[in-house]
Amino acid sequence: MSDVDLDVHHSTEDVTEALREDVREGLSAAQKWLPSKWFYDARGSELFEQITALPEYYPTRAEREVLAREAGQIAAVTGARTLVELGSGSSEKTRLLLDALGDAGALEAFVPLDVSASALAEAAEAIAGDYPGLAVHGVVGDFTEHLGLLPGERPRLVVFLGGTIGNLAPLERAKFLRSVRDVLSEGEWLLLGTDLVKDPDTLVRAYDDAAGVTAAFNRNVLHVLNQRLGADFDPEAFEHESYWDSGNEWIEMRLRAREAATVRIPGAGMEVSFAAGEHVRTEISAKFRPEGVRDELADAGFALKRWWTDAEGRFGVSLSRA
Ligand code: AVJ
Repeated sequence: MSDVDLDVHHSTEDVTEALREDVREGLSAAQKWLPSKWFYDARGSELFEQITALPEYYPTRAEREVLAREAGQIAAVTGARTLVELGSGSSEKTRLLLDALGDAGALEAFVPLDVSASALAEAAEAIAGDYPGLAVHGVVGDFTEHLGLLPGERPRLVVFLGGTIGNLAPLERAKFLRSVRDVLSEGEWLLLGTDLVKDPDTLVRAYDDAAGVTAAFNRNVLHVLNQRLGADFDPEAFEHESYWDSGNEWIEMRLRAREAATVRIPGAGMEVSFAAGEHVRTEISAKFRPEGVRDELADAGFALKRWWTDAEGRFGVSLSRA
């Protein structure tokens, strides 16, 4: 047996209760919205993996380029004994860090945390199998709630990759960065991936691919509501949309009702009406400027030590010290 254990910080009932509350709040608002974390059931996580390989979706490749180039430097600067990965998903890019930290000689443990139990268990098993001697301690949970529970010898390096921080609204983002800072001791580390502001065309296409994988990923949130709350959405009755909000500098994914419709959501005790053409916002994905990243980190109590981008300047990776 490999050296893996899993902590589950919420039961199926807790998850359904959290979804119910989000649905009640978001779908009764004048401007309907749903939090993007509900994309990630087993099928949603699988669709996201497919997105990362699409020609239009550059962030994964751009970030991988930076990590491949700088992993040795990250290991040397941090000397981390524990690698904590928030929103770990498949942990594919993390291997570049595990290899470099392993070579540097101090690494003992890997602590992946993800809301998707299926994606987490699979990733934790795969990593434990490929890194004998590494203690793998998976945590199923929400990185905005379960940070107080992170195990591991210090110094720890917390990594939050993929630009997922951009899925949080600005106030949530500030709160989240502060909570990461609060669980770390002085001298521990944060490695953060942030997608950068660029021409709107490239951004919009990254979230509206020709093959329609992102559209299926977007509609998957309606399948999740059907499954978990017994709702009767017809996902195909909603059109996928990728919209660049230039004022907020974020991409919004939306689902737009093609026709007027009323949907029953028994598990949330509600019925929701959509006017023809009305949309639900299902995700924001903020794009950053380097000075903005530095300021947000500083506000949370982190000192930026390194800043890298891919050769084309599309994606930024920052290394900061608590
Ligand atoms: C979760 C941040 C990696 O916002 O780019 C991909 C999710 N949504 N395509 C992003 C996503 C649509 C993605 N991250």
